[in-house]
Amino acid sequence: MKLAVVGATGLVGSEILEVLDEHNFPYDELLLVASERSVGKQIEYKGKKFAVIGLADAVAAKPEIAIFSAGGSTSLEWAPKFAEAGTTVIDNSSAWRMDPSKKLVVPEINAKELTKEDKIIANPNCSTIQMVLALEPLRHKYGIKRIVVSTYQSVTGTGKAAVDQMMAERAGEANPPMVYPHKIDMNVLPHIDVFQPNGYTKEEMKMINETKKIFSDNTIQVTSTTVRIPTMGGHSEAVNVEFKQDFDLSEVRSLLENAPGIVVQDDPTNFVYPMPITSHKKDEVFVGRLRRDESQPNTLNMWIVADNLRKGAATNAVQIAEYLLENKLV
Ligand code: A2P
Ligand code: 11C
Repeated sequence: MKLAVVGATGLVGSEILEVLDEHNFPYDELLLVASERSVGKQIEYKGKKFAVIGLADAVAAKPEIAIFSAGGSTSLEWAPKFAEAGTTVIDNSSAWRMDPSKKLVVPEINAKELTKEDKIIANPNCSTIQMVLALEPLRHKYGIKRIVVSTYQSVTGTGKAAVDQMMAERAGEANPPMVYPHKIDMNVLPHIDVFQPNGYTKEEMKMINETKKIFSDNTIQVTSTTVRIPTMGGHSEAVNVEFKQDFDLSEVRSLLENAPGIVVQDDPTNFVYPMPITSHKKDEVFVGRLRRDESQPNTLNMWIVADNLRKGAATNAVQIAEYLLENKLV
């Protein structure tokens, strides 16, 4: 079993390597792939030195699985070449997510739809993954009518360069490298990804469209405001969800407590609730502040936090790869 990690030098790429190690992922050979700028560079991993290779060499090596996290344009160009060579690509970018011929997978929700024929599998956007995972057990029980979500997203979602901007500002450097159009430290930007003609950002539209696709339900109404905050540990989300049926709050809690991949942290009197600082480097999605919306029937307020580089990206992708192996789909 040969595994390639494409974008191995990036933030998500290095998180993928950590998760593979923690999960004892069973590969025989590991290929670390990045841009031509990094070819030949040595990466030390699990006590061994790996030389970074380029995409053409990686395709020629015909790995069984390639986990991509190298941006949309790299995926658009290279994922089909890997697929052609027989590799199953798990792609972290937005390139293939809304392609009707590609599956958009959160393993706990819809991995069972995967077959051997799926050669390019899309990993959803980080802010979508943590929200749909937390909503899934409740959707099954009560049905979802409408979701209103506001996010508080980590700078790690933008990549290394954004972390550098925040840290340079924090260190008081005279000319920090600007990735965002404004300062990010000591600030909040109601702006993630590019603005669309309808006034929403691309991140907001991803949350709306990807949620419907993952739940295979175009009738669910979703509206979203996505916001960048100067934190690093993970993304937080305030979610207001209107169900089709009424719910019992203690039953909501127990459905969440018994769902795979979810940890309930909800003891406000003792100041226990999910936070990015406590979610950092964890694979799970944390849920708290569970309370009834008293302004309208059948509606719940919840607070959802996860490490966006983990379940929002690396962990979800590695879990898809694990599912493929366990079910002999590669
Ligand atoms: P490189 O380090 O060689 O630029 P991040 O989102 O943290 O900035 O990481 C992006 C990742 O995607 C890096 O590993 C980067 O490699 C990789 N990457 C970017 N552009 C390409 C490309 N054209 N071909 C292959 N890998 C790329
Ligand atoms: C962010 N959600 O936090 C973005 C990063 O479509 O995979 C991931 C972008 C994507 O900025």
